[in-house]
Amino acid sequence: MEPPDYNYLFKIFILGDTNSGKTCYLDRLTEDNFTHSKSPTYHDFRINKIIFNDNCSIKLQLWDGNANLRFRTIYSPPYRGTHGIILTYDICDRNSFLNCKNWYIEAKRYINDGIPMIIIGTKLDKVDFDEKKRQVTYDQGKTFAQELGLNFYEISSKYNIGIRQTIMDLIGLIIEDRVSNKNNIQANDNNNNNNNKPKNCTIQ
Ligand SMILES: Nc1nc2c(ncn2[C@@H]2O[C@H](COP(=O)(O)OP(=O)(O)OP(=O)(O)O)[C@@H](O)[C@H]2O)c(=O)[nH]1
Ligand SMILES: [Mg+2]
Repeated sequence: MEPPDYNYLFKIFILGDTNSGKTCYLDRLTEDNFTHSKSPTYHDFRINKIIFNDNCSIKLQLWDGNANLRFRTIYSPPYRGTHGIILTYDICDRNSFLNCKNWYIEAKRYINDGIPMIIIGTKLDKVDFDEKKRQVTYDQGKTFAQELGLNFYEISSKYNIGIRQTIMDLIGLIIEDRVSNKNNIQANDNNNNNNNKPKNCTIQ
């Protein structure tokens, strides 16, 4: 059997209110594009390969967690085996920020305790020229994330601000988590027996 052409396979969920920019984030990350008019996602996942620390090949299974209540009554997200979570809110929509706590609670309820998580405030470009559009300050987002012990970022999928940093930091946290072996997340590791793992697959 051919050995896998990657060092790690990570399953990552992106969660947050409808309209918080989850699909646009994934579009930018996986296809490097942005489209303004989007319909609500039913459920979706994508595969993406990314190089971490120069020569560590990571295969990402990115799940676009649907937020629409209509869909959620007939479809429960396949959280099993998740390695990392991205919580999102729209910095121009205070309700989506307030609801972020509920998404955090949902993640904690269904996903292994201690799984690496980050929080992103989206649509940073919208406040570039008009700060009045902002409904959540940077400090509010940061404080909220700190209270939960999570990394915090403000990003723009439209202008490609912060996208790469967020995913790289999350991958770093997941690898760190594996190294410290806090979570039993070996199930999706297709590389358990690979002795040729590049040394850059470790955190430096
Ligand atoms: N200006 C700006 N608009 C954005 C950005 N990201 C998303 N949007 C807009 O916000 C709307 C919702 O974005 P989506 O990515 O579809 O939101 P979602 O979280 O996937 O929504 P659901 O699929 O319903 O859960 C769309 O009209 C996007 O064009 C951004 O970085 N900047
Ligand atoms: Mg969507």
